[in-house]
Amino acid sequence: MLGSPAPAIAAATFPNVVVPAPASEVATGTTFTLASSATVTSDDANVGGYLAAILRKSTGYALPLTVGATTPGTIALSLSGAPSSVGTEGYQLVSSPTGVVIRATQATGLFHGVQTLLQLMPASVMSSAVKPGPWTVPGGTITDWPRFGYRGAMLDVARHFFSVAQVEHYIDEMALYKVNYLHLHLSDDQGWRIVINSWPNLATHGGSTEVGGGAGGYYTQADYQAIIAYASSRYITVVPEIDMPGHTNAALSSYASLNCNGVAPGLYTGTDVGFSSLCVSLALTYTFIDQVVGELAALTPGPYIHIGGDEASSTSASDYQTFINKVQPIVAAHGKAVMGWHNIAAAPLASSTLAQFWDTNKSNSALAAAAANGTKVVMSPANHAYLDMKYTRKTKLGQNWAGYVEVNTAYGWDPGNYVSGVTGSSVAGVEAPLWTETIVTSADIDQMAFPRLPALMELGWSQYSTHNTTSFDQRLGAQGPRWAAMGVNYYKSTQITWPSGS
Ligand code: TNX
Repeated sequence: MLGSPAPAIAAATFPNVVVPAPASEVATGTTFTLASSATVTSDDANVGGYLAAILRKSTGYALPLTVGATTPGTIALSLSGAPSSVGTEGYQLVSSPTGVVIRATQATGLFHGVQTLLQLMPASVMSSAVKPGPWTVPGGTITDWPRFGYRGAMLDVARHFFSVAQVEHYIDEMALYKVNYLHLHLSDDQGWRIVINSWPNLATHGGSTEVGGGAGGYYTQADYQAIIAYASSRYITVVPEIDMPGHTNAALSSYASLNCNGVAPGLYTGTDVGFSSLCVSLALTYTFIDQVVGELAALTPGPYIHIGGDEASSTSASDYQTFINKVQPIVAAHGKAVMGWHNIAAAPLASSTLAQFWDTNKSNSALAAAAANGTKVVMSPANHAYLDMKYTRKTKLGQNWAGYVEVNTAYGWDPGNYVSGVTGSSVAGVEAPLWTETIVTSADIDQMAFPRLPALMELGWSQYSTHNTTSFDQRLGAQGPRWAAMGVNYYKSTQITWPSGS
């Protein structure tokens, strides 16, 4: 009819539920419903098996999996046909009334696409018991890739020891939010947590206690390899840390010969920092480091060995520089790149060295100079990214030396534009460290990591153009029923409106 306006057609939108926010979403308004007769095909056995196992548990459907099939199943994971924009870690997910296709260039991209698919399905899909459907997926196309290549979570297994099963449980949780590095803080004043065959007392003596005086523990080399293999099945690379020259009381207590005065200190189960130092002038110190790093490097497929370097307050500034200068080539000789807390920028850094910023102060001239010289930096500012900070004055677990970190504080900063002089391409990504002075159980880990870890991984994965607190808070709320279905002991921040079932 001439003169009358065309009827408004509401543009279809995807439900606002995916964390981290995808780069691009185009909704069609259709719905796919998984039927009991559905099939799964995958070009990668591991990702196909992962998805089918989760879906079978909650749907109760048979969901036969075929690997390398030529005819796509109802859900098809394909390593061909992805647009080049998705790169190595991204994916494209197309949901139509007849099925879902995820395309990627590598298995890691398929895995990330699977996480998105699961988040588009009802929360009860994450249950380990059979639940009623319908098992729906909204229709449309999501094309997605990460902003940063380093999206890490750190677990301090030194202050309190966590078993292989506990670490694997946390790996499963972090994988849901597209984490791709697990940094294991394997040694500190209170404990040494991995067997080094050439220095056996490190584990047997240095690993025999923890904060508070409990029994501690350590990983055998086979345990450590099991963690690496498990992480790898979730496309997560392990970065082992041996903290030095400070944070070394457990090692110094295990071998008198490592001490400048030849006297081994007792084991330490308190929470002070900054009182221990390897003996920088001793030749044996570097033999020790060479052998420890050598064994660790041989066990570690990932590119980095983290040498700590933080809070070396009992090491003089000149000794500290000497030390970092001597240790970088030792790590390189074992075929690995150095990662270290940003304090290592006090010494000249090798071009492959990755610095990890943890301060609460946004200006750091040594780090800015290193960045100008090519050093890449992982961002973990303690007042935004430390999962061991209390949420509020009233929450129980954690510390508050860097302040209180509520959900919107964890989310409210831009890692690519945070430390002056360390921006843009100098930023390798984001890491969420969880120090465990006050953290004892897996339920404690859950309480501190959720919901802040997903907030930080959204900063690591999502394009900054998607940054929007209102949208984020809504999407984060949508995770609540999922965590409830999984039994995750998350913190119910009052900043978030948690939907029913949370
Ligand atoms: C500082 S941050 C530390 C750790 C503590 C943590 C507690 C950093 C690199 N070192 O030794 O566990 O604070 O929040």
